[in-house]
Amino acid sequence: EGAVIASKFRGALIGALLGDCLGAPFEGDERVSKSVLQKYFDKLEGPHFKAPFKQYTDDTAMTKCVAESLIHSGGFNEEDMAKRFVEEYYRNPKRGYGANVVSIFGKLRSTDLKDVWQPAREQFSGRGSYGNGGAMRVSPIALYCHKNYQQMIDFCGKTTALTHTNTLGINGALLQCIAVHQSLEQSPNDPIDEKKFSFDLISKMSKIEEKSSPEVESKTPYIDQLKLVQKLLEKNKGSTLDDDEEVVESLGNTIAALYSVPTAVYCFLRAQSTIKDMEVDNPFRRTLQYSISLGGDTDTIASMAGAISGAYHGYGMINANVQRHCEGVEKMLDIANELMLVSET
Ligand code: F2R
Ligand code: MG
Ligand code: MG
Ligand code: MG
Repeated sequence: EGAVIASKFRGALIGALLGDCLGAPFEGDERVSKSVLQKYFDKLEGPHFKAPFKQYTDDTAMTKCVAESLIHSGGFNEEDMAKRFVEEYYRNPKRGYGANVVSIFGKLRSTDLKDVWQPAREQFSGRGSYGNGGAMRVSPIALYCHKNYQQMIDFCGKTTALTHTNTLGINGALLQCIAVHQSLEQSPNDPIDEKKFSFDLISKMSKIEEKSSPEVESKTPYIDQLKLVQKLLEKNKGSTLDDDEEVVESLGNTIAALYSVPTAVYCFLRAQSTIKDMEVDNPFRRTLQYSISLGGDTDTIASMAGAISGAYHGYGMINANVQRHCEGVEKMLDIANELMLVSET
């Protein structure tokens, strides 16, 4: 049992890292050809060849900050977490951060972290960011708090609010965290029941959405998206004609949390069975390959889907050759081990 959970911790974090590193070269492309991706993954999984690392971006940089802050603070500490975000950004600002989030780092630094919550509240004329930058970094919270759901919700909300205060930004991070948590809880030997997995997400998100009022037409935007996830799964499962167009049109592939986190959940669930034009037996690889094929915010959607998938299947499902091409794998494995040691298991 300890070995299984250790493998799931590594799987979640390496899944997040690989999705980011492998998806980043395609970020912003409209759609990515499935045959191009098939060759891309085949080559990386094949016999080792020397090449510069595929570099990780802001998604992984901030995920590492979250993990290290939880480890070193023994829980959530807002000053420590904010300080790590700021220091990491100024150490390596060219990691493809969101266009507006960097102004928060500037304010936090120039005020010497006087009020760590204030700069995020000021974003977008006080509406706060609804970007997926909160959601992209939360997998370590699901791991650290995996025995304490309420604490996970609390830590996730606070970690997100350091940069994203819009309800859609926060609830997207909560959905991603809950999805990783659900994957962690499920034995890798029990096949995923897509219906049950998505119903469980809907029931947990209803508790969250009933307490918040987003500035959008629907009072339950994430539940609406999750119902679409169910509808699309039903339609596309086992089908020889995947309707990727409709997936992108309805679920989205953008940097907005509402139009990327449910998409990542869909990619994970969809990749539990075969997908047209993807000759891939391994469901973890299929998750990443499918996520990237949808285009748009490829690094972030693949990173989120990779974390959910890795947390379910475990590290053993992740090809070793691919890992050798990605920056920061060794360090991330150390972090997974440290998180294991400090979290109640
Ligand atoms: N920044 C990127 N990618 C740059 C785009 C690449 C480009 N397509 C290319 O190929 O060159 N990636 C990274 O950013 C995303 C996470 O962003 P985060 O941390 O949420 O940042 P921010 O600045 O808070 O929000 C992002 C944008 O969303 C819009 N937005 C958010 N809230 C808004 C609001 N209330 N009103 C209006 N707009 C809002 C703004 O355009 C923000 O700039 C990830 O993809 C990561 O990989
Ligand atoms: Mg990125
Ligand atoms: Mg405190
Ligand atoms: Mg991105």
